[in-house]
Amino acid sequence: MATAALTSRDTRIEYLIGREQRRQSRSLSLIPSENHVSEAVLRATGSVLTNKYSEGYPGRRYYEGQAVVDVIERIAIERACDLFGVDHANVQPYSGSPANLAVYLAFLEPGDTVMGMSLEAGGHLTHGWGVSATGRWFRPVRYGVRRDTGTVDMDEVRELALRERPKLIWCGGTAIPRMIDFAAFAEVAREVGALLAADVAHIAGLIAGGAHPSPVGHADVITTTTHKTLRGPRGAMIMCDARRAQAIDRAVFPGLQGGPHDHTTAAIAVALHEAAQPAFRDYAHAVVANARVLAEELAERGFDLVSGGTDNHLILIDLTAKGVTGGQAAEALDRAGLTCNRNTVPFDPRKPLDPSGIRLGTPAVTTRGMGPAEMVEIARCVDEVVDAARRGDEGSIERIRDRVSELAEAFPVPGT
Ligand code: DSN
Repeated sequence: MATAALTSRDTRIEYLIGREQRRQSRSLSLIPSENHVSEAVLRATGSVLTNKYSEGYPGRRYYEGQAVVDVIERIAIERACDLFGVDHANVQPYSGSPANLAVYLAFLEPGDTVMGMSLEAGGHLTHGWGVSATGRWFRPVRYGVRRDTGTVDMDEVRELALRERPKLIWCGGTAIPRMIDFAAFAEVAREVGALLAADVAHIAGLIAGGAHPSPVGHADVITTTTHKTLRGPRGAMIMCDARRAQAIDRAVFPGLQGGPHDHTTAAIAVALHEAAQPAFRDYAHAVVANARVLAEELAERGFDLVSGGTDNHLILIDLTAKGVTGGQAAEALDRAGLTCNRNTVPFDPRKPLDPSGIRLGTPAVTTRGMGPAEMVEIARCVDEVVDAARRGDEGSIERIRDRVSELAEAFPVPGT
């Protein structure tokens, strides 16, 4: 019905949504931060809740008509607390960056020192990178990874923290293929009297499904988006213990945001319910198992994987030895229906718009039901496309596109 109404009012946008739906169905998303939500999450996201204003929190709103919205937000909070085992969850942040900004607003003053992983090593813009407000309004210091292992060196993290005395330390990021040692970060934070914030946006679904250790009990604050491995709508949450709940809530509203997106809150509640089911545990473990197979197959084909492999859903590849740039490879892979993103690699001599690497991930293809056999075929296709890109062989890329479409259409996207 919603589609029919849209068709009668705006055929252009209806056509474009249909086109995007076909693009998603006929290609494979290997972008590690993307996923395919369930029909239930889609339905909540596209519901009449988008019409409502609800500034404030359940029971303390500045607008009337909250009988339903209050219940929905309370359910979302309760489900987040149960799933992750935390005292408090704020489910209102519009997305990951605003969630992280709220942590600064809650606990720091402008000019305070913040320590995070550098962007080119796998961190996030909001962990103090220079072009972000967080790098301009605070004093950032950065840790990276070791050149020889491609992994974080906790001795280096400790030395930097002791020297720079940050008030806030971030762990987590956007291109980290290995497990995060939350306990080790907590020890460093305690030693220097810093607050530890874990940004688990990429791995929240793996944590929920028991496929990655949890930061709960180690980090003082946990931020996450809800649309990556957690497989919910585009949104975010901040979790903490009872002592920090008020500071976080005040930072989100009225500190940074106005009215929450109630349709998103409802869809987050749905996604959290789904993530609490036994099938989601299987999903989370399958994401990791698939990533491992994909990584092994790529390594066998001579791809240089940062850190040598993966422990989670994500693979970071340095393409220097393959004779193509990240931009060339990502564009060729997209033409073949394998959507990924160009990515810097640690110590990258190239610029972010055409870096040395690409980033691959298995959350979306695993949601479509793919397993190890499909990962082998994907690795084969990636290898052939990268080789064809190096040779400038568009004909081969087109032929691989047909194989990818056939594979993709055998594993439908939920809700299509
Ligand atoms: N865009 C996110 C990602 O792809 O990891 C980071 O903000």
